[in-house]
Formats: sequence, C-alpha cells, structure tokens
Amino acid sequence: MALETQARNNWCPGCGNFAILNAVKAVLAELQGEGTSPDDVVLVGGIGQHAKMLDYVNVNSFYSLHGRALPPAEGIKLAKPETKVIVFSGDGDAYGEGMEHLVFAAKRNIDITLIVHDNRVYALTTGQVTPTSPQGFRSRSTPGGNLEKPINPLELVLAAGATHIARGYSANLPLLKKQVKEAILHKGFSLIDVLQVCVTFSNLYDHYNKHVYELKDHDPADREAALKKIREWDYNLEAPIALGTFYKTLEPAFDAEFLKALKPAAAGSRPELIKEVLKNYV
Ligand SMILES: Cc1ncc(C[n+]2csc(CCOP(=O)(O)OP(=O)(O)O)c2C)c(N)n1
Ligand SMILES: [Mg+2]
Repeated sequence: MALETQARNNWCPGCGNFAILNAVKAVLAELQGEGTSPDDVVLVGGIGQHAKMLDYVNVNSFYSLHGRALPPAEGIKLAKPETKVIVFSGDGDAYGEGMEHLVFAAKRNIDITLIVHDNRVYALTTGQVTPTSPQGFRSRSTPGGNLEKPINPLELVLAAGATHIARGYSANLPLLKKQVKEAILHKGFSLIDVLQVCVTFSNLYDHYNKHVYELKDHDPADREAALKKIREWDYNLEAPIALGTFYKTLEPAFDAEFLKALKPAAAGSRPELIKEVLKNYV
C-alpha cells in the first residue's frame, strides 16, 4: 500500500521534520515488506508542527489534544495489542504540557514508540520557550533571554522506567532510520528524542554539526553507563552531544501483562472479566 497522501506539505524548506517523515516512511515500507499489515500500524500525534506527520503518511492515525498523545496511544495498544503504535510528539507537547503522561507511560513500560520532534521551541505557535529551550534563548515569550536551564528528557524517562532510550538528529538520516526501526521492534516503552532543527525559530544546525558524535563502545544494557552518557550533554555550549541508543533492556511490558490477566477470564462474562483484571491491577 502506498504511504503517500494527498495532503500538501507546509513545513518550511529545510525543516528537520522532513527527515523524520522520510525515516518513518522508509521503515514502514520495510516492515510492510517483512509482513506487517498497514492495518496493524497506528500513528498518534499531539498538537504542533510535528503532528502533521499524520497528514503525510497513509496509515490509520489519531490526532489527540496538545500534551495528550500518550493516553489515546496506550488505549489503542490495549484495545488491539498486535498494533504497532507510534506516537509523534513535540518537546512542548511531551515534556511540557504532557510531562506527567510521559512519566507514567515510561513507568508502566507499555509497548509503544514515542518519537519526540525536539526542536526546542513551540514551533506551531511561532516560537515560545519549551522545557528544552537553551538558556538565554531569545524567543517570543522571553525577549530578554530564557532564564531557565533545559531539562534532560532522557534522564527523566530513564528514572521513570523506560526500557529503550535513544537520541537522534534530523541531519543524520541513516542513523534515524535505524533508530526508528529498532524502537518500533522493541517490546516496551521506547523514546527517541530527535534533535529536529526548526530553521525558522531555533536554527541550531551549526551548533549540532559541531558537537554531535555517534556513540560507540557503549553497552546499552548497562544502566549506570547509560546514565553517565545521558548526563554528558549538560547543555553547556561546548559539551559533546552523543547520538545513538543509550539504554535498552527487556522488562515485562504493561500490555503483555494486561493480556495475560485477561486470558483466563476471556471465556467468562464481562463482569467476571473486569473483576479478573482489577484483581491484578488495583
Ligand atoms: C491545551 C492547549 N494548550 C496550548 C495550545 C496551543 N498550542 C498548540 S501547538 C503548541 C505548541 C507546540 O509545540 P511543540 O509541542 O514543541 O510542537 P512543534 O510545533 O514545535 O512541533 C501550543 C502551545 C493548545 N492547542 N492546546
Ligand atoms: Mg517543539
């Protein structure tokens, strides 16, 4: 099935979102070739420039509210567990308005993939600060410069319980493709924080090109090593910025556990089934 849609693309020329779109389409085509039915893929978006991904890929999708992409994604996964659920969110969407959903999705290690288009600005609303905006950033909401330091979203989700944590860059398409496929195939909650350059409101190409490098000789199964690497980029201007998979482990995923709890009661009546589920989860 062709993945193209009729929608006219209205991202700015040079926008980092194009790389994410290309990576996702390439991986979905590959998965189709390997036997995944397009009906078993659902894309979910927040609200922002990132969410236009849903308009540009011809598979089932769900537009949520700003900051609320994860709850419907979790609902879709639980209702139809064979579905590969891929969530597109912004740094404002996932790390600002929706931060509590992020923490709990990571905590319950539900098998969905979250791709954050981390352009470090509210792009759709024309350039205000987000939780990952650089300190000193002059924006529409901070004309005198952002007084706050950015949060480190990778450290946050590691602490919360995510089992697959990676950082990508919109100017490194081969790595991004690899990361998207790996994250989709991972059984558990995966985050790819993509340094997605917004050419209009936060053009960090020069800075990233000078400081990014790909992780090597790093063992993603080692949690302490992952934390150390995740903390390496302290957002100081001269700090190196690692790209790659920082952490990867297998833990029971919420959806699989939920399904196990449902099975013994599946032949019974609905009240029995609900009782069975509650017994395990309340
Ligand atoms: C509840 C709610 N609050 C605020 C808004 C306004 N709003 C829409 S998109 C957006 C910013 C999106 O920024 P981000 O999530 O970083 O996405 P980007 O546009 O940068 O991809 C805001 C504040 C909204 N639509 N709903
Ligand atoms: Mg943004």
